[in-house]
Amino acid sequence: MGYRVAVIGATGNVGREVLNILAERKFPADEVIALASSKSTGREISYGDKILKAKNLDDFDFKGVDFAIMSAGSSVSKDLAPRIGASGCIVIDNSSFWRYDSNVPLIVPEVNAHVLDSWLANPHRTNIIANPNCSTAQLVVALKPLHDFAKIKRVVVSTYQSVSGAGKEGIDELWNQTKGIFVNDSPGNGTKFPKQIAFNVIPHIDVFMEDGSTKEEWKVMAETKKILDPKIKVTCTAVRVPVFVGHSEAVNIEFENPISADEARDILREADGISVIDKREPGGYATPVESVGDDATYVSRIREDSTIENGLNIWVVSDNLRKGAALNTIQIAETLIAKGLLPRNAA
Ligand code: 11C
Repeated sequence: MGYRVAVIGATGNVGREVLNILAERKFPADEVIALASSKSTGREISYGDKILKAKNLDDFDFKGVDFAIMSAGSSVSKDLAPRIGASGCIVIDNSSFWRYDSNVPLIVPEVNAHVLDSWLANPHRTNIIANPNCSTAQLVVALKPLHDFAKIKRVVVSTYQSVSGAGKEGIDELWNQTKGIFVNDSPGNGTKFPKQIAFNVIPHIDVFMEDGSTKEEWKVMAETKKILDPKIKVTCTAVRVPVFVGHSEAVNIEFENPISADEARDILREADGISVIDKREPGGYATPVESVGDDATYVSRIREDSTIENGLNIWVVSDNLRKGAALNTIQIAETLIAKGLLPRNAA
């Protein structure tokens, strides 16, 4: 007897990727239901070699559904996740709404799957699990094995984030501006990004906070602490770059204990979810283009930082729609199954 899985926001970039990955990984589902807003009801979406028709989320009854994978934005998650959770269905939510709630686990399975043991054992759980921001997910996957070895004190991260992080509108804006410059010598008007994104970079993602940082930068800090270790100091500069898919990060790490670049490379080579590409020669490193469609978090340019005691620099690249979003949600469901969660209809 398999699981019943509802994919909420199934017609969006992340929802489609969720359906692709469920099929690709042969997730043990008896039924996969695509759900969308009334505006997108009836639209066809692929799930492996099948075509699903999006059903209306407003009318859907979650009775008997095991997992609801939600990628429909914070306002939908705020209202709907508690209701779906109360029906007994486990909600794995991609929005930022529940991430910082102390009753909601924020999970990257390679890093903190153990948190789910006590969560599963808690009869009063809300049934909501949060998925982190894409730039946090790939960062913590790379940091975890290094933290286990030499204890991280401080992390300075600069991100180079692709436009797909801003959804389909972000992709369209980069495409239209690039075409506009070639065809008409003008990027035209953009609405998604605050400045021209084609042939440019923008040091601003999400809203500004009171201290001058942006919400994206705050998320990387707050989520890394919640997932990995609250004692680690994190500072971030988040930058949008004219890349369609794949986020990159230049990461400077200060450790309590010594760790050499060779040790770090060996540790990362053995770590879950990581692929090390680190030849010190032209092209001997990962770039976002190669990460597209891959599950791995790539780590490259591993080197010692001689300006501090026990310092390393690394370059981290991953497909933001996969590890940063869709893949991680499915890995959370797979982790729950591996920990013994049975289908509701198995009882
Ligand atoms: C971006 N990281 O690239 C953002 C998108 O909190 O899940 C993901 C926002 C989030 O724009």
